[in-house]
Amino acid sequence: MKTIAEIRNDFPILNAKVRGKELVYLDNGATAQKPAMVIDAINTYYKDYNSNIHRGVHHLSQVATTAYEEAREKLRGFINAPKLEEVIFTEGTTESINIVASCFGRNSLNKGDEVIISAMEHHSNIVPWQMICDEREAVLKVIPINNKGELLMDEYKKLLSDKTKLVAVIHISNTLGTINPVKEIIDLAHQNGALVLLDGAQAVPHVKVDVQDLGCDFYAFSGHKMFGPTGVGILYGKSEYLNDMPPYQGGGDMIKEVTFEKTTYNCLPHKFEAGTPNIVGGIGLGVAVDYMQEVGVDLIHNREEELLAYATEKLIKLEGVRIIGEAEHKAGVLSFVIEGAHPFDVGTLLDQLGVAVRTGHHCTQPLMDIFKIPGTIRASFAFYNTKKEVDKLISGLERALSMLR
Ligand code: C6P
Repeated sequence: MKTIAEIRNDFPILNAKVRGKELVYLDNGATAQKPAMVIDAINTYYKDYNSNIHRGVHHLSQVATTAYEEAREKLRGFINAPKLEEVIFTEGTTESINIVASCFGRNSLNKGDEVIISAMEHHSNIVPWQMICDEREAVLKVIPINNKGELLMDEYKKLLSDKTKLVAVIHISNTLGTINPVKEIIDLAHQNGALVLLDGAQAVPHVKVDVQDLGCDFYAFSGHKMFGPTGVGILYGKSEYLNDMPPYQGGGDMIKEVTFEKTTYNCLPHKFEAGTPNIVGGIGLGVAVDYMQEVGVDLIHNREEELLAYATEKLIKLEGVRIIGEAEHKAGVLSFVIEGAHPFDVGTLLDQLGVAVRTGHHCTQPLMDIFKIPGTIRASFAFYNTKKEVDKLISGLERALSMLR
């Protein structure tokens, strides 16, 4: 098992100084830092075997193709997808969800059909559904939440009917930290004949995700939040549904045969991977999976739980603090507001001390409306953070408040 010192050593940026202060990086929900292994793999690709994939007979192209397809296999194993063809490389969670909304929607949503999302969704799991429901004259329904930030499961049960075609919910909330009861959500949806998409952007970096155990039909996540490169992510989908869906984009690699009269499409996963993909991103993401497995997902989860408990205990002692998101099952996200201090001002003052947090609506504006707040201050933890860093956050908040009040 790696020690915390060894783990921190793996991430070159954690030694950086910001505004002359040691960096305290608590914005892992927005994007996580990258271990040297991933950075080196990116460098090696460009230095030693940069080439296009699935196209060339020449050596470099074959090396790059093998590396890219090996990365796909690593991701398959990581989420325990039954088949390699069910693991589609995308630009990230946003594109993964848009593929399902657009392709499943065009094929399977008709006038009066219903799609269910929840009140705590990220904009990327709201807007694509609004767009496709508008186009197909389908209806979007929303599962409400309680004031702790937990889904009201009885209300969810009431929303389900034979009109429900798909349920799209966030696995772990980026704003509240709530870990949703996704297995129950999936079982109930399936009993009603509806499919389920999970937005796993904040889950895959922090908890063990096994798509077969969950039983979901689609699962979307981003590479950059799980210590991999930006601009790459995954859509997992059951092949029976992906095969039925039309392609998302037309272009190279997604075709079997093209004439001016007619085009036939490539098999999975290539049908959904038009054009030259983010080759180095895919390879880097495979190495990020290697790294997470080397550290151990259980260790990652346990460390983050410990940090969350420690930070919560310290934070609630500050006068005028209100935590937004107090679910019983929570991941390492701590969102809060402070009486008499605008989140933006607090974030700016923390930055002067080298402490990086996110402030604002976190791409969950409807959720902010429910809590009747303009935004929150959000500290989101990764397993490389320490209690000492939490202490710096708290003392930074104390200093900020003494200036703002
Ligand atoms: N949340 C945050 O600071 P992309 O941008 O496609 O990699 O991920 C979008 C996305 C989708 N779902 C959830 C639950 C997310 O948290 C995010 C990204 C970042 O919370 C940036 S807004």
